[in-house]
Amino acid sequence: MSKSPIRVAITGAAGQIGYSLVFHVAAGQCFGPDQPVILQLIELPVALGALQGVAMEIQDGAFPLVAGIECSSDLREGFKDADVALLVGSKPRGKGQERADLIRGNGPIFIGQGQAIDAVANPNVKVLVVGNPCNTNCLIARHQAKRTNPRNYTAMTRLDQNRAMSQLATKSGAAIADIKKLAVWGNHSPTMYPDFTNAQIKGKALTETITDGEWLNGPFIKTVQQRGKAIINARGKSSAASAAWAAVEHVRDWFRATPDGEWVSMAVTSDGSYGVPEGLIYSFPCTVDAKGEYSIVQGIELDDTAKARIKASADELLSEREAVADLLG
Ligand code: NAX
Repeated sequence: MSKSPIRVAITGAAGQIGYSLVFHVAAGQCFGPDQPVILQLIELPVALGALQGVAMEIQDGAFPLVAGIECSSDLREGFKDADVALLVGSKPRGKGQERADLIRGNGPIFIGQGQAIDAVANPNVKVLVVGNPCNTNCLIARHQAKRTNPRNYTAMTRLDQNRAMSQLATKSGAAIADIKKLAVWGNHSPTMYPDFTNAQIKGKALTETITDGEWLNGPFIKTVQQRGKAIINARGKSSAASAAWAAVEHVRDWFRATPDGEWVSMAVTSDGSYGVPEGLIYSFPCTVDAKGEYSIVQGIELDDTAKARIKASADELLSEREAVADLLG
C-alpha cells in the first residue's frame, strides 16, 4: 500500500537555498523513494511571483512523489498540518558581515514563524532552522512551542560537519565514507569546534592517519570556521547548494536510524551535557534511533583544549541569547 503524503513546509523557497532544496525534497532525497510529499512553499509577498515560477518548475520536473504544491505568504496557511518545517527564509549574511550582525534583523522573523508553527502544524512537527543566526533563531522559535514538541526544534550545523569531513578527506587521502565520528560542537559561527580528536578514519583514531597536529589545530579548524566567509568572498554570495544539501542530510538522518558507530552534528536543545548551559540550541554529536528520536552522544572524552573551545562557543550563544532576551517572552 502506498504511504500517505507528508507535508513539508519550506520558508524562503524562492531564495538561493530554497531553490535547490525544494528539488531535493521533491526527488525523495529527504524522506526516501517511496514517501510522497506535499510541498508547502512560503515566501514574502514580494517574492510570490518568483515562487510561482519555482512551483511551475517543480511541476515540470514531473516528480512522482510530489502529491501537491501549495504556495503562500500567509504563515498559518503555509505551516498548516506541516510534519516538517524547514525555516530557510531570512536575510543572508553579506560581504563583511558576521552572523552576529544579523541577530537583531532576523530574530523577529522567528517569533511569528514559531507562533504560526505552534498554532497550526502537526504537534510532532520536526523543525530545522537554516536561516542565520540559526542557533539563536531556533531558540526564538522554540520559545513559542507550547503545543508542538520543543525537542523537535533544531538548527543546522551539518554543512560545517560536511566541510570538515571534506577537508580531512583531502588531507588524508581517505574516502569521505571512511571518516566517522567527526562532530561539530557549538554555534554555527566562527566559534564552532570541529572535533577531530574523537574522529576516526577506517575505524582507527583519525590522529593516527593525520599526524600533523599543527595543521589539525590551526589551518583545519580555521578553514572550517571561516568557510562561509571564504565562499562569500569567492562567489559574491553565501553558500547555497551545499547548504541545501546539508539540510537534506540533517532531515534525512533525523528520519532514519543512524548506522551503528556513526554520529551526526545537530544543533539541539542542550540538556546540560558537557557543561553546555541547559536550553541553548547547541550543536552536539547526536545519534538517531529507529523511531526518529535523536540523542546527544554521552561519555565522549574531551581534552582541555576541546573543553575550552566548547565553552567559548557556549559563551557566545549565551551572549546571543542575552541580545535577544526581549524576543524570548
Ligand atoms: P536568499 O536571500 O537567496 O533567500 C532567502 C529567501 O527568503 C528570499 O527569497 C526571501 O524572500 C525569503 N524570506 C526572507 N524573509 C522571509 C520570511 N520572513 N518568510 C518567508 N520567506 C522569507 O538567501 P539564501 O542564500 O537562500 O539564505 C537563506 C538563509 O540561510 C540566510 O539566513 C543564510 O545566512 C542562511 N545560511 C545558513 C547556513 C547554515 O549552515 N545554517 C549556511 C548557508 C546560509 O548562509
